[in-house]
Amino acid sequence: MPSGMVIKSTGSWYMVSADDGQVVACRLRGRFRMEGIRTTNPLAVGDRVDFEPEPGKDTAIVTHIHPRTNVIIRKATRLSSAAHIIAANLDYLMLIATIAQPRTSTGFIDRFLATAEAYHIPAVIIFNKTDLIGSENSELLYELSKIYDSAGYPVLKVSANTGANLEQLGQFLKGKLVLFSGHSGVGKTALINRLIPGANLRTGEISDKHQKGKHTTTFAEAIALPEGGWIVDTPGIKEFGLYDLEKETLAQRFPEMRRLMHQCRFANCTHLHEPGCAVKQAVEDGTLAATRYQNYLNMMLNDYSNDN
Ligand SMILES: Nc1nc2c(ncn2[C@@H]2O[C@H](COP(=O)(O)OP(=O)(O)O)[C@@H](O)[C@H]2O)c(=O)[nH]1
Ligand SMILES: [Mg+2]
Ligand SMILES: [Zn+2]
Repeated sequence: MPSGMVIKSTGSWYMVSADDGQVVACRLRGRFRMEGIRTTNPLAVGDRVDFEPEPGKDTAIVTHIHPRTNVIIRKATRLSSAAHIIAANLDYLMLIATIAQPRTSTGFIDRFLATAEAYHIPAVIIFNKTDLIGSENSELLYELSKIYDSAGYPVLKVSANTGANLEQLGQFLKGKLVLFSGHSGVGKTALINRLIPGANLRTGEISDKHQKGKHTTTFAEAIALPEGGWIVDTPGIKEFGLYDLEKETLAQRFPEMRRLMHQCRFANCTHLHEPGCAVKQAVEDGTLAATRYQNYLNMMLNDYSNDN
């Protein structure tokens, strides 16, 4: 039985990149029930499937969906409890960020990283547009790199314009399935075009903005890297949701806090106001980044939204 990976879904058809390299249009027969979550789509980009070619046609029927290692989801609609699966089986969630034009806030970065932790998917930060960084911003970039590196996240600094460090990024992506996320305008499309000659995606599109909150007719799509591996581009999906973030477990979504919290005096320490808090102590000592802790506080004390 041939198998492959779903690279795109368009309504009831799924484009599957077969292990022999061909792309086959597949359909589902009957009903498939996956896991416990109620979803609006049975199959998503990144799903591994077995399929059976239809006699006399160049299409095929999906016969088996392999168990997923992870999924990222968002609510299908504001009011519904059902989820829409954006992608499955990701090796990395990659945040494309910029120091200038526009500047990505640390609040946004930290929410993204916490969400990735909740999904149990390794996160990577890519600072793009390094060609625009002047002397005053280079210090900021250095500080941020240090903060996230010591929290345990790989940080890459690249420029889609000059090509700086794109080879390093290419090596990182080789053979992997990754999702590119980040604000509109940070250069996701420009990076994909540089990494995948021939992708020819249009940069500077504002379609993301128009799609905002519209829940959505655009689908995620995996684009093949020339040396193996896939980038999932998510046009029209502004950011994936914060579906899995709960305040009770939020501190665990900050790896450097997670490493310290067993030293807090109280086992149920929230790291907000308790005496003998190892997290607060580390902030005072300068061993835990103040911005990371401040963003934790903001997330604990405010109702966070996807916007920023
Ligand atoms: N100076 C500079 N501009 C860039 C770089 N990468 C992207 N841009 C520009 O930033 C704008 C937005 O890029 P785009 O790829 O459409 O961003 P997206 O919304 O994240 O897909 C475009 O005008 C790009 O030409 C970069 O590395 N340096
Ligand atoms: Mg784009
Ligand atoms: Zn504490």
